Amino acid sequence: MAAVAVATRWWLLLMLSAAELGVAPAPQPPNILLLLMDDMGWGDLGVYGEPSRETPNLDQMAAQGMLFPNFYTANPLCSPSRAALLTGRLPIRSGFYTTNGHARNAYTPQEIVGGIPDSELLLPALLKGAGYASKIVGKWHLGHRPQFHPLKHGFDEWFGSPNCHFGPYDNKARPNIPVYRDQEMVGRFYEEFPINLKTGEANLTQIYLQEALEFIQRQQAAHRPFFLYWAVDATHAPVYASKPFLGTSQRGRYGDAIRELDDSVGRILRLLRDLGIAENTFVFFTSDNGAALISAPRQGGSNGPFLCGKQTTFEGGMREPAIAWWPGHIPAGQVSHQLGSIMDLFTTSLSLAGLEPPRDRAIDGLDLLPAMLQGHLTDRPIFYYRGNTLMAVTLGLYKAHFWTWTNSWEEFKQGIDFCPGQNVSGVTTHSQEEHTKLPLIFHLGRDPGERFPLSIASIEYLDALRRITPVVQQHQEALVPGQPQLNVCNRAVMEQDEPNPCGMWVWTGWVDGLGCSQPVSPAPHPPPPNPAGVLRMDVQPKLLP
Ligand SMILES: *[C@@H]1O[C@H](CO)[C@@H](O)[C@H](O)[C@H]1NC(C)=O
Ligand SMILES: *[C@@H]1O[C@H](CO)[C@@H](O)[C@H](O)[C@H]1NC(C)=O
Ligand SMILES: [Ca+2]
Repeated sequence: MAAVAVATRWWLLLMLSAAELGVAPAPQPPNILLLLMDDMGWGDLGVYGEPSRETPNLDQMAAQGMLFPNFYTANPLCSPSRAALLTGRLPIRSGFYTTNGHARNAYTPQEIVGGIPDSELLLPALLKGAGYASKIVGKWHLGHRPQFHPLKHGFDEWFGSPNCHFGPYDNKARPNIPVYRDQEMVGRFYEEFPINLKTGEANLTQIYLQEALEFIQRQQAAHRPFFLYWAVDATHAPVYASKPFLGTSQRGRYGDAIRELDDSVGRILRLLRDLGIAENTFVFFTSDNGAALISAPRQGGSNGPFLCGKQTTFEGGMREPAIAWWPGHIPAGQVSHQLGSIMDLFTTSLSLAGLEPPRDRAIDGLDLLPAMLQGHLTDRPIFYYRGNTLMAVTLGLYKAHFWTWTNSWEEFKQGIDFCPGQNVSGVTTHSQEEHTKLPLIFHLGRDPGERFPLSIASIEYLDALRRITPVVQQHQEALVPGQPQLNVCNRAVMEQDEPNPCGMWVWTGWVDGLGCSQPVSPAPHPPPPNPAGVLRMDVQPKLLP
């Protein structure tokens, strides 16, 4: 007893003198580290049952943290998913969609004219209000023209690229994708930053790792809270790994990429521990969309038991691996059955920083801290969009499809298959099938693979429909779609580092970007973001290889 009393008094004295002297440091909000993978699937981690068990660091992260098996992206494609993460809003609200064709996904290829609008409030800009220093490492994908760059939207630092590492193009008509440090272009993929398509060798993950480690060390030394968005892309085709990892996986080149990313995550978490800031750093690991089965098995991953993959609104396209880690706060070794969304990372990060989400706009993200810290579950819908079309919704364990579609017969016959080896009659359709009156409903608990629609004559179906209908009605009635940003492509905006040499655009036919169309005739430079839709053309674009 005496010892306790003495200790307490001593502690009190210490507190008092610190307060008197004014040296008690202001409590610093936790650092935030979002590890976003590219096209990594739900089934790619050992902790999710991947049989070759080649992700020891991520499995350990899960063992020390919390796994979210029911965690979703907001769109089955890179750009809209990333816009949703950083705005906390569905892409239909932020304008990260196209109206060029029903249910068409769109992203930001080199020739895209649009990007993230200035009216959107991005997470790093908001975190600045709580004193955070922020950095993005890796793929941005919210528009490549200078006004759309990360430093114009709240990030303090950037090392990475505005786009995918497609290529090599190596010609004047189509430049290789640039790599930036902050505002300055420092090279291009396949040139200063080589990717050997033959061997799969690239050092990019190592470079991205060093950027992360250096940033963390620098912020820790400056006692500044930091937000690091580590948006690496080694698992997006063309997949790559550095020499020490090449040929080490039982899963081929894709597995090599995973192993290097897993190793990098291990190194980042180890640094946090070594610096003594693990208990003051919230880390979340997830992916931007489901595994790209069109590239599997050599260049694509696994969506575990789920149907189809990237580009689709079946579970394989939308459900993501997700691990939260915050030692001393999030209890270790837990599984949360909260339905989570990539947009929750926005709201949760603000909550960690002691900030409120903006009140002047609809925010779709939920604060996950009650789920992580107290085990609370919140009932909430997950909406599945392709472009501006609401394809499906999940509420509790029931998922209702209002539209089913994989891709067109035309594309499918060319060998582009979003659901290889999976054909569920009437579900994985190649024509767009409308079910808005009587949705196809699946019980994701009994049938995670979406193979057995409930009988529309069953009481279970009617009960599920009765719960789902008002939620969808409310969502659609309140929805104010943003101005579509991804409608227009123009080759003149590919090269931002030099002035357009001739000031004219040359008609070059349809570009190989998904979702956007090219203007049919020269237009003033820069072209307007297609308010009247005059440049819009409902033609199926060619798919990327
Ligand atoms: C990766 O880095 C190593 C060591 O510096 C170098 O030998 C190799 O050529 C690099 N590979 C690529 C593809 O850049
Ligand atoms: C899937 O199966 C259905 C019914 O057996 C068949 O009509 C359809 O052509 C199949 N689709 C594909 C892509 O093979
Ligand atoms: Ca992606």
